[in-house]
Amino acid sequence: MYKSIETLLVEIPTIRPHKMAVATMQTQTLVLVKISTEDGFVGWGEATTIGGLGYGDESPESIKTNIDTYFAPLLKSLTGLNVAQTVQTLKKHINGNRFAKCAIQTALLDIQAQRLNIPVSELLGGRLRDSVPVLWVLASGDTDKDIAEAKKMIEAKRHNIFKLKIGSRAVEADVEHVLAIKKALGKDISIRVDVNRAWSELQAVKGIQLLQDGGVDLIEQPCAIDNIDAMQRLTRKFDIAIMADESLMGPQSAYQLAKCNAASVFAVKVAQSGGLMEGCVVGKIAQLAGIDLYGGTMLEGPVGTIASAHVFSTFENLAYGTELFGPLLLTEQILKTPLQYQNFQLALPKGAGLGIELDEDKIDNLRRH
Ligand code: MUC
Ligand code: MG
Repeated sequence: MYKSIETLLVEIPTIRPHKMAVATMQTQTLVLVKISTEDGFVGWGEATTIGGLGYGDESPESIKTNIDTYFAPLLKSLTGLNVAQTVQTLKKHINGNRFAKCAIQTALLDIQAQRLNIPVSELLGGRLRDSVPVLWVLASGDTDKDIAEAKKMIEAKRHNIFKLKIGSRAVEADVEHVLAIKKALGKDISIRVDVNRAWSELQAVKGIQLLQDGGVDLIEQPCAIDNIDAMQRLTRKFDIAIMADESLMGPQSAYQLAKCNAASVFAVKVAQSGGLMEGCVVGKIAQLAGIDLYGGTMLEGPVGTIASAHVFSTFENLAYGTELFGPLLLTEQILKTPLQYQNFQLALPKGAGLGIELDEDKIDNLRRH
């Protein structure tokens, strides 16, 4: 039934260095998966991560090796199973590898939705909106450059919410940087920060108090991935929203975080969740626990970005919007028709499957051979 499963590593420079506490990106390595069926369907998925092994526990190279060595032969051996049964079989035979699993599941859903001539969002329960709000991340590392970049985005009606990457400098220096940007952009512009787990609990108490007093709206992943106790205490102590990102690794950790009240917002990432269907489960757990939702990114290219948009379009409450700006950080387009960003939103395609068309010649020029 599945004729070929190809994994491509596609290197694209970023429009400027993207500085985070965990890595500085100058190039993004997109991990694209292309699945072809015996009866002529082609589905795409993406398993892109950040900074090699700097962010997650799968690297572009390990994802490609594991798909080529383990996932592809297993998939080719399966016959007569639907998507849910195929995903269940992969889970039974392969541990971990959430990013690789997400890419495969995306391609399988793309194929199934094309067969049924419906968008992927309809396979996930149905979309509740045709576009999602998209913020921009300021991460040049320079306060004045960040302010100029933000003003350009507001003027172009591309983004009016900004997330700032902090955590690599002293707490006081980071706070000064954030509050200077907040002051320059004014009270109507929402400013959030992502610490990428760089702070101890004591540093977090100090930093969060100053940022809350300065009018910042949200603190993302202040402390270490496993330090759920600190996340719980910070969520209880402050009025400002505390968001779990790296600590949220799919339905099981969503359940644990919700049970401990260790976050007031979840950053749902489909790859971190292990797939689109699992991303929807995380959304449901949040909904039942009264936790607000935000659509996260692993700075994927257009395939992972639009797959995530299909998931987020089904969320009843997307209170904090999304950060699905990944393709805008890249210097090259790999779609025949680029994704539509306008009026501070990303539009969801109406066509069957993911609703995008890849430019395979372009991809062939950019991929590692
Ligand atoms: C993260 O931790 O949120 C998402 C946007 C961005 O700039 O970095 C990523 C990872
Ligand atoms: Mg984050």
